[in-house]
Amino acid sequence: MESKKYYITTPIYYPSSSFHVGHCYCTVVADAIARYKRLRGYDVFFMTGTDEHGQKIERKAKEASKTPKEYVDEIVADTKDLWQKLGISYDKYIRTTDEEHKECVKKIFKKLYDKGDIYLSSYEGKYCTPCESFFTESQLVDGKCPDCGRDVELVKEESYFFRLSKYQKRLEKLYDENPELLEPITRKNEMIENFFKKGLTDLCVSRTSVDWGIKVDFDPKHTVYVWIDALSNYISGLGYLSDNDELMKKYWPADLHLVGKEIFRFHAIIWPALLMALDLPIPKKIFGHGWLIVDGAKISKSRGNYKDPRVYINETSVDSLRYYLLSEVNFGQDGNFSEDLFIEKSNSDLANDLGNLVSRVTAMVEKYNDGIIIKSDVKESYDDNLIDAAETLTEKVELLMDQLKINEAIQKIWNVIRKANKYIDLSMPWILAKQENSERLNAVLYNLVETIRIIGIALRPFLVETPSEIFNQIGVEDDICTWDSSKKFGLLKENTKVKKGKNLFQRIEINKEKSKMEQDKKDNEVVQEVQNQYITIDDLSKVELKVGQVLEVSRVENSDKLYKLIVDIGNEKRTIVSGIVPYYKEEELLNKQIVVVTNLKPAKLRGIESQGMLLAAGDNDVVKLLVLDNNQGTLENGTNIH
Ligand code: ME8
Repeated sequence: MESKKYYITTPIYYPSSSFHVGHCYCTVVADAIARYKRLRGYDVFFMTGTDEHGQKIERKAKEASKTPKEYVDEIVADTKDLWQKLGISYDKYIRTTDEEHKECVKKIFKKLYDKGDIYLSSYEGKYCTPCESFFTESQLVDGKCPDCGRDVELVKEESYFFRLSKYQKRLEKLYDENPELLEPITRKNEMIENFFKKGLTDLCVSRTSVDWGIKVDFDPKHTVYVWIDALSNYISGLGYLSDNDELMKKYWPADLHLVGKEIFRFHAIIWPALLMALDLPIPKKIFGHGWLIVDGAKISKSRGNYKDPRVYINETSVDSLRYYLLSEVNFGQDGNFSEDLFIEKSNSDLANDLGNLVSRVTAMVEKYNDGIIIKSDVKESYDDNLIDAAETLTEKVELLMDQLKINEAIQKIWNVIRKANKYIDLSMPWILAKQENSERLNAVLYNLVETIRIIGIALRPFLVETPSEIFNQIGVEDDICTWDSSKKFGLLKENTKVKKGKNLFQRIEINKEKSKMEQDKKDNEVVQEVQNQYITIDDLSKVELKVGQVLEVSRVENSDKLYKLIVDIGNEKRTIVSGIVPYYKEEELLNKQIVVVTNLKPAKLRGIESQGMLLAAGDNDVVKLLVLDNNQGTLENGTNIH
């Protein structure tokens, strides 16, 4: 039977006063996965923390005229504040300065020494202090650190070594037998080519020239190398080798170590080798994610391209930032962070798509039904399209989340949000209200609120404030906000009281100057496009053409040219506004099978949303619709046209 526990970790961060959205990225992703697993019924242990020892911190504290402990204490308090503002639901925050952790590392070091896997020798080689990494001459790039490109220092001192070379064969076997251990595969292959295949050498695991760290208890002039100290957090945090190792028994091995790409190597080689030496099971998965990039460069204080993430949260909301981080980056690859795109997405996806859906629907239930939900059986054929999409939503999210395809899982939710918005336009509740067609109106409002309930549940792993605000506004109780309850459409109870609340998201005004510049840029792009005379077969295949049948025709008020048509395109009915009044009488159009462009972005004409376009030929005086020649039998509405 599958184990129901789930142990997930982020890297432990170097204490830094310049935490940026890049740092938040991994923690927010880990948090979304942890929340998702909890909702699925797993007993989750989610750990994050800080990596507080080493030469880098020692030097920074000195520059700030503080003791290392004073220096890290202040930063840790600030980091915890940041995680709280981001809604990070960690179960444990580990600090490598915690007594339990220090004790554990000492015991690990002794155990490996007693076993003969750690031995005393001397080190002479290059060290990168910002990365806290040793390098051989052949690993350097132009004499500089291959990871960060900075200068390396010559280190020559007595050191203890870990017999990493001894584990080369076992590691190779491990990788071969567990193809899902290291992901993404490209990162794994890169690591194997660039490091593993070159042959592993024993690793220097102590320093005598560094004081700020954990002392080797049987030889205290040595300080444990910061990476051995840091990696051990994943088991020290569970009480390994302590009097109370209940958590270790329950949660080890880790189900997922989430790490950035530049530290993947430490986790993919050194960490499994250490665990083998300790006779402990290997984690189930180590995933190396990409970086957030600004203008092509990694975000960092030295480049000056970072802001405190709390600035973004204050200007928008915690969910806007979380949404951007989770939806914009293709998980595993580098992703761009742009302030403009951040605002644009917050306005379009959150304020427009999601926020408007909830406010329109709750306002209509209040206006037409005094806020009361009433069940009704009156159906239209297109209802099933929405109901199926809602009912199968979390199943689709699960499939993608289980493969860590986070951004794709979010896309599925937005597909349903957009479908629900379209459903409002199709069903036109305001017309039903005018016609006093209350049976159909009740059915439409029920379908919409029930879809919103399911959307709210699907959002729970990703957003932290919005789902409960949605549940409040649509008046649903906890029992039907659970993950499992998202699988059934129709659980929303009769007489539920809906109460429109504040808008879920505020639109943010991008400053006018900036948007003008952007418009100029867009205009230029349009000119470029027009100048480009040819399209490729790929361009052509983007156009979706279908057989449609005209079901209703009416004139658009105050317009000499426009008809409003209701067109059946198979699985749904579309409203299309078309300027063919001068060329066709209403009765000439009724029931005609015509050619419809079905994936054209909807546009508003005289306040009516036109959800497609009819194909027609002709110049200004004569226009002929492209109609199907039905002499040889008819085609079904919705048939694709190639
Ligand atoms: O490496 N985009 O700590 P750290 C995405 N203490 N992720 C980024 C990023 C960016 N722009 N900048 C940093 C350490 N990160 C060690 C870890 S674990 C046993 C010890 C990520 O504070 C980075 O990839 O330098 C890494 O995973 C994490 O922040 C911590 O980096």
